[in-house]
Amino acid sequence: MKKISTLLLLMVACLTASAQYQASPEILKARTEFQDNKFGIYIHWGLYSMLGNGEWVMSNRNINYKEYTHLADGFYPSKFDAEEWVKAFKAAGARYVTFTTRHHDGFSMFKTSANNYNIVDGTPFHRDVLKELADACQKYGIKLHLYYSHVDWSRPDYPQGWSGMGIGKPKDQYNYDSYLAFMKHQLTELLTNYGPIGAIWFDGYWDQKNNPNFDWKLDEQYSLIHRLQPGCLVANNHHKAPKPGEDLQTFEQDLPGQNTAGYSKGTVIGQLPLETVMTMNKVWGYDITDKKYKSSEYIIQHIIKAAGNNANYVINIGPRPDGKLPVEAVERLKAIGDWMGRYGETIYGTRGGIVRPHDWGVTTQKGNTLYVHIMNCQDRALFLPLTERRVASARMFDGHQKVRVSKNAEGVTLELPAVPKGVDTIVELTLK
Ligand code: FHN
Repeated sequence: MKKISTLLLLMVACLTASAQYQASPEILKARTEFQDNKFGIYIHWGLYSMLGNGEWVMSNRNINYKEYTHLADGFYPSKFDAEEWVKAFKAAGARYVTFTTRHHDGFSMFKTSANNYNIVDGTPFHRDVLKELADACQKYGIKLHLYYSHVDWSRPDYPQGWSGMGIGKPKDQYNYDSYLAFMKHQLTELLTNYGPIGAIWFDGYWDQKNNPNFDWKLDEQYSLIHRLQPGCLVANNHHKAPKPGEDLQTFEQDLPGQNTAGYSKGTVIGQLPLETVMTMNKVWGYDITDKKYKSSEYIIQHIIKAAGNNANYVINIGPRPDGKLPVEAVERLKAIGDWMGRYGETIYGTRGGIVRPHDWGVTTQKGNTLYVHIMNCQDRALFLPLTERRVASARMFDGHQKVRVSKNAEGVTLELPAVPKGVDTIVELTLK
């Protein structure tokens, strides 16, 4: 009985909270723009990059939390050039960049007055790399999204979660009110000092999984964001269905509906705009030995597959400690840019098409135009289970050669001029 009433109370609380969040007209507009943008770049860059062993090195190698802070004294990314980064992202066809302002190690990659453990006050570099990035993004018309970790391995007031267990941080000095005040102070700085921000992208909710009653007080954080910048979207990488106050649903290392990486087990796909974030090699932060880069073809096909699944696609880069993008990443950005330059029209501004994804590929749609993206087909004939709409005309996207279409009760068959080859063969259908 007690269990049932607790459950009822919880359900009422959830319903009240969701009923309370009414997305504003600015947010609705921003969600549409977000969906239209389709492709972004993720950046994981911080003190950890110096150790060349990924962004989890501090926790994975049980580096003492006080010892780790000395890395800051030697952090001098002499080759960092925000404009060079942003120009490379823009040329790749990316419409937004998500930057790690503070990862789990607790070091802020922006000027904060909350403590000295930041790139301006705590390193010999003294430059606010976030400000430089924000200015370059403004200049080249790229939206800036900000990653912000809920986990902090440097602060004793952050309540111990399952990560960072062996770093020597005291476990009895936690004080979530103090930590929350710190985060709100930083969020206010991020949303006040860096121009328009496309999204705040939280991460780390999962760290308190062994403490199911833990209250992150997300409402306070989300309402602060929406109050400071009414068009700023809220994302939270909690690997669960969206919670009230959130504006997009993000999936880690998988397309929505997949769970090959183990982060999306049982995750319900909600009604919000969707996003897939993926590493370009194995880990997010710079790893000097990680050469397992995905091919350009793989990345391009995932941009297409994500779009066909009605989602955005964000590919991550872990810049080197000197501030340069790894050469492998630059090569891939160029190849992606070549493809997006020719075929971006079939991706940007589209939504997942009326023909759902299949083994052969996906469809994207803009108004009455349905783009059929064929990535895996050994035949010249392709059947589409398309019954809701009639096909007025069909042609190859490349070269505009006409494609014959025959119809039966189950759908239509496209007769292609040749067996599809390469990364993607696109047929453009006009629907009636
Ligand atoms: O722990 C992080 C990880 O370092 C990285 O930031 C990714 C990005 O989605 N998120 C967390 C793991 O879920």
